[in-house]
Amino acid sequence: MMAGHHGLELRFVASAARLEDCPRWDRVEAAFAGRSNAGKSSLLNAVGGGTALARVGRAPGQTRTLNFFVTGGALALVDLPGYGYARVSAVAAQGIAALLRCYLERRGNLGLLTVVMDARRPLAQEERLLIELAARRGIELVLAATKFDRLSTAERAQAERRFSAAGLRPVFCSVKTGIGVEEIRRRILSAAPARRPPALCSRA
Ligand SMILES: Nc1nc2c(ncn2[C@@H]2O[C@H](COP(=O)(O)OP(=O)(O)OP(=O)(O)O)[C@@H](O)[C@H]2O)c(=O)[nH]1
Ligand SMILES: [Mg+2]
Repeated sequence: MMAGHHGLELRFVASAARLEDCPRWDRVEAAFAGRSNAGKSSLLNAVGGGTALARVGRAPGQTRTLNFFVTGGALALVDLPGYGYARVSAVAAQGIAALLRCYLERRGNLGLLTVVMDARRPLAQEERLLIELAARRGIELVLAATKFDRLSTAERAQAERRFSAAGLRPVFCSVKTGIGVEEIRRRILSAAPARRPPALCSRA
């Protein structure tokens, strides 16, 4: 229950399978997006203080709905389904993709996006699109290159070069060693506005 002294006092409040089912509130939402199996749910749990609230998958495609967690403060964290997961039926995959797109494009509460990338993988087109979407909508962006514990020293240097060649400076992190987690928590807390501006409110 207690999440440690750096914890955000996270509490699960709702799952939504449709945009209409999302909570109606004034909280600014800091969402975690990225490829399926990248480590979004794991990172959300770690940033929240270590309690395993968001379900972590043994196989990709674990998170299929939008999952809302409130903090002890004015924020909400949102665990999003991943893209690129092919093992569900085509119909289910389309439904999940549409839900994700609706949330990212239309949700008025969305104030910060943490794009979670596997540090071992080259930047994918979807990740570029998420970065563009954040810029276009004026949403704060945090880039997290996770599973850093899985990289050798040479691979770490290579990953850093690869991202910086793309003009990106992600926070390298790992939920196994805890490296970078505090930095991501700090960025989320400092970048996310406490309340969404009324002018940007929408019903969706
Ligand atoms: N070694 C290592 N494994 C990790 C790390 N973060 C996540 N994992 C593992 O990666 C797998 C996927 O993690 P999830 O957090 O479920 O990934 P997700 O992005 O939420 O996946 P979906 O919900 O399917 O989109 C799990 O087996 C995790 O234990 C990390 O920092 N290091
Ligand atoms: Mg997940």
